[in-house]
Amino acid sequence: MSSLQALIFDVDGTLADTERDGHRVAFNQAFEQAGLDWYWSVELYGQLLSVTGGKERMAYYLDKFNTGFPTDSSTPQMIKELHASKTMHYTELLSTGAIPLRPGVNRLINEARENDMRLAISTTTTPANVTALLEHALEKGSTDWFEVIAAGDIVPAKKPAADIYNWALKQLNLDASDCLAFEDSRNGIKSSLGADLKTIITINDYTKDDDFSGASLVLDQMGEPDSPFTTLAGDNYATSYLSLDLLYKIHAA
Ligand code: XBP
Ligand code: MG
Repeated sequence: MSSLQALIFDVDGTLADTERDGHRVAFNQAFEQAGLDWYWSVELYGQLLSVTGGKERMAYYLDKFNTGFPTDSSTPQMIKELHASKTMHYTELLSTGAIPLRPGVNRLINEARENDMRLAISTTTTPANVTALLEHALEKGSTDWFEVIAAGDIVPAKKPAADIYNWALKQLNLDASDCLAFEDSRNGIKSSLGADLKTIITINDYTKDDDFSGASLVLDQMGEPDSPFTTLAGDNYATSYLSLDLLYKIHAA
């Protein structure tokens, strides 16, 4: 039987609630700075989240929501420049400490480290954004705690494709059966299940109605000893917060 050797975390929505008050805000700042009248409301952004990746999301917006905006062969370059600007605004925002980690994340990661569990990241967001979140919301230097950071354009097909998880597993030199994945969205779990990873979901406002069939456990949050999670699906083994002990049980099931 395989043993649990590594935890692979999604970033946006899983480690922190970054979308509504982080990425969305930064996109709007980039649009305004470029003199565009584009504005992504909280509601519109929820619809745009069906496409992962900031550049891909902007292309989707032009294709389906802002169809009157003239596009030509220079549009991909414009999107690239807007995205670079958005990344600058986003990392600046994170450097103020505006976006904290979700409940239980810091505790679980530290418990994993104390027990020599290997850690990795699998995300569609840009590497600079991962570093900014870890350094400002987790701990200075904590980027180094993650042996593998699979992020952004490192694979051509973003989530829901399984490529980013498969890439992370290859770098870890582990089988999917040796690991657990942590996700928050339908696109995320499609990707992790596509790589044959058992997956634990913590939902958020944008993903609470997503279809999480196939998840080992669906929670509202990771929880803390004094602040229990609510279990939405799956077996929590009569526990109230996500601990390494619970992860071993889920992995062995
Ligand atoms: C995250 C995303 C990303 C971010 C923006 O999805 O969809 O596109 O919203 O990141 P997941 P960039 O949590 O499933 O990885 O703008 O840096 O692409
Ligand atoms: Mg996510």
